[in-house]
Amino acid sequence: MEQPVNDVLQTAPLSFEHFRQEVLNDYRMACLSREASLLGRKEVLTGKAKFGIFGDGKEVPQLAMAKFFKPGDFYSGYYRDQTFAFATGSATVKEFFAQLYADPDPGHDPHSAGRQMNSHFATRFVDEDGSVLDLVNRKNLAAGMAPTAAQIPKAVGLALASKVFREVEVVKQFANLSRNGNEVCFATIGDASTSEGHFWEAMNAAAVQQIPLAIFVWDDGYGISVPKKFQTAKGSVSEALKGFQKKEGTNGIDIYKLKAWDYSGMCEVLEAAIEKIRTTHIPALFHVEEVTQPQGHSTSGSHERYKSPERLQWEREWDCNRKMKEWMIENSLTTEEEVMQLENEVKEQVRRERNEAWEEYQIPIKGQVEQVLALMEEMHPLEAHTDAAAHLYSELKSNREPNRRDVARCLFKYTSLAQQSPARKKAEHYYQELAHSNAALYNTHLHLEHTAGSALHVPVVPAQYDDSSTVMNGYEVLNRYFDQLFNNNPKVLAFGEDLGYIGDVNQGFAGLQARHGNGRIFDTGIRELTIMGQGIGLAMRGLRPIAEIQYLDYLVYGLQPLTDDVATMQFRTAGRQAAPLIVRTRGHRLEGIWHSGSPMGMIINSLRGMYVCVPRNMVQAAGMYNTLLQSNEPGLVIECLNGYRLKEKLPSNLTDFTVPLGKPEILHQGTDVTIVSYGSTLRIIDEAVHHLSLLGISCEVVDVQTLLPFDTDHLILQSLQKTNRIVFVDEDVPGGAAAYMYNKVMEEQGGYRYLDVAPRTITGKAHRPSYGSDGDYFSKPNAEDIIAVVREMMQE
Ligand SMILES: Cc1ncc(C[n+]2csc(CCOP(=O)(O)OP(=O)(O)O)c2C)c(N)n1
Ligand SMILES: [Mg+2]
Repeated sequence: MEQPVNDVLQTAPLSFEHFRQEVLNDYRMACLSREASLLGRKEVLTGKAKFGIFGDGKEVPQLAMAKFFKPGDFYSGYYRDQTFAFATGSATVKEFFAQLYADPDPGHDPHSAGRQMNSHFATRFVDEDGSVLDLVNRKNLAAGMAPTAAQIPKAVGLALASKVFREVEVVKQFANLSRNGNEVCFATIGDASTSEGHFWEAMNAAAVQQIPLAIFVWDDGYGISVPKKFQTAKGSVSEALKGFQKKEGTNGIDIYKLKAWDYSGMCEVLEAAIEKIRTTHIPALFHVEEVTQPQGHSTSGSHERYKSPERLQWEREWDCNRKMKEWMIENSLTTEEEVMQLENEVKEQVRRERNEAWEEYQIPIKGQVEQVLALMEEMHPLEAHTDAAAHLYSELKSNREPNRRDVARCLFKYTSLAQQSPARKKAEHYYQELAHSNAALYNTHLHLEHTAGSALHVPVVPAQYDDSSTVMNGYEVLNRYFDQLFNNNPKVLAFGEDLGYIGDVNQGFAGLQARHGNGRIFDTGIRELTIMGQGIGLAMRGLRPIAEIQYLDYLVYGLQPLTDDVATMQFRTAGRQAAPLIVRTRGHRLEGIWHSGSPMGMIINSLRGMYVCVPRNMVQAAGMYNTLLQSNEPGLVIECLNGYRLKEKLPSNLTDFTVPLGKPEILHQGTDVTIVSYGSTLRIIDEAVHHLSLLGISCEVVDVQTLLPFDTDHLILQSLQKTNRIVFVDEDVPGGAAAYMYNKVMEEQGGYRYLDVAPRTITGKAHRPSYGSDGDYFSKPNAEDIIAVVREMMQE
């Protein structure tokens, strides 16, 4: 976009001096950010930080983008965007260095409290209990992630929320969440990362839904070393996307090509283009070409290995900062002297902020070192250990850049070599203190611990039944439930494949779109990944989405955003951001290699940070939805596919009763053996228990109800203390969720102490279930398997 400067001057309603200052301020920011990149790399190379990845070469396009980013807007980008974070006032250079050093103090690195690799910025979306703040009057940067393109699915949701706020009457009342949907979500991605399916799925979802999404592709020609001819069809993402181009009377996206070194051209195009997105909700892609990467990809390697001398020379000449400076001078906006002075001031500022960040990071550690050295001096090592102890002492004393690990290690080892004495006691005590404070720094915020927003603190309200309670099919229970829920809670939305018009494949939402509107209950394309992304973005913007995955087996397609984004969100932002998304799916047992999988081990091990609910029937499911909706935390609810046509009694307090998470229920009392399970297997167990009772064996059946969390009051242990025999049953593969339950009860609850016979697991086979009734019977646990195992246990 080579635009003459006069175009900008004419469109800007500013005095020349005002305009000149604005441009100079931008250039100052470009230099500041460049200097941060240069010094940042040095910090890694000299060993003060582990790894660095920087935004050099991308400064000017980010300054242009930042100009049109307003309070109320959202950003979902990646590790190259420090300039944007600085320019929007969302991060300081000092914070940038604190994050580079992995400083765990949230006062120093408020974006991630040292938990994220560098240049992942996050503004505060929620308060301590996970309640959403006023997002309308602040600039909102959603925490990025290292996996390439992971930021894109949730950008779809952040943008979709604006459409919901503009079109759905009942949410217009929430003035802290939107101004009539006028917010734009700005997303950024590298050229090579557009090769990911995430990108293409998101572009299609945005094009179909018409949402205010502005995607910027920073095209520096490479993904680490692999050039774009191997990455992208025709070597150009905007060329490859041509079929998506919006035309008169079609949906689609607007596509713009920009040059990264052309400050004025980018400003001019973006001013109009972002305004168009804001008013029309037509998404746009900005293909920013001729971007450079002066220091190479990251501190892990050098780009001389894969870029030709000609390319390197071209990058030097077309460096965006250099080009901006030339343009300013050519157009008499500044002079060489003024620029030189500015550059010197900036260098000084970055050095100062870096030094302050390092000092502040080191102060508490140095304090610990002093304390530990003093404690070591007080202790007396056993005679045989004097050399080893002296070595530990000098190691710590001479460490010029100690970290917390060095302190804890030295103290632990030294103490173990010391004689018993009051000094050793004191040292042991201090070690415990450090362990505590380090746990608070590094191991917190997986959930909303100890706050009113925690799902574990939702008051328990039992389901109520009266004489007139009707008995109906499970799917009808859910249908009544969702109907009442949508009447009572305006923030709730539900969407997924076949969920809108026909009301989901099992009729839980049948007829509800007509009653509550297609802005709240709607169909999506077959795109599990961006269905999850939609849910994440909507939840971050203060709505309460129920995002449906049609069958449990297909959760795998949507698992990446759940494991990398939702499950880590509170943790990696140290509580600044949360996505209280509810994922609804159905699964376990139906005949077929798919539609009958139960990959629970995979799920619970990838979703620490979410709750995983496995209701045995639809009333329990409704109670779990209520619990999750009363909290500010995310959860997955897996309904039993074979439960929709089973008869259940309808509670009278359908949207008020709650099922507490982590609290098993005893479904059948017994004295000989405890059978632990959940979900649809409980019906198989029921059959087995009946037959075993004919054989004189009395079984106690425990429904764990939720796998995350798991039996927080150790109720299973109490059952085991009575029966002294235990078996864990589920439909997952051997070593899956049954092994998890086994581990919880044996190790965490200390169940091994009460065993009379070896504990057992009964699981599905290691392969996917075969098709048909016989395939199901011989692939999954069946009643006869359970009877045989329990009898064997009784005979031991
Ligand atoms: C899913 C995933 N695969 C691989 C990586 C390793 N990786 C990090 S950055 C990168 C290249 C990205 O290139 P591009 O999207 O062009 O962004 P750039 O760094 O050039 O700005 C790769 C392969 C990753 N972080 N995530
Ligand atoms: Mg690239």
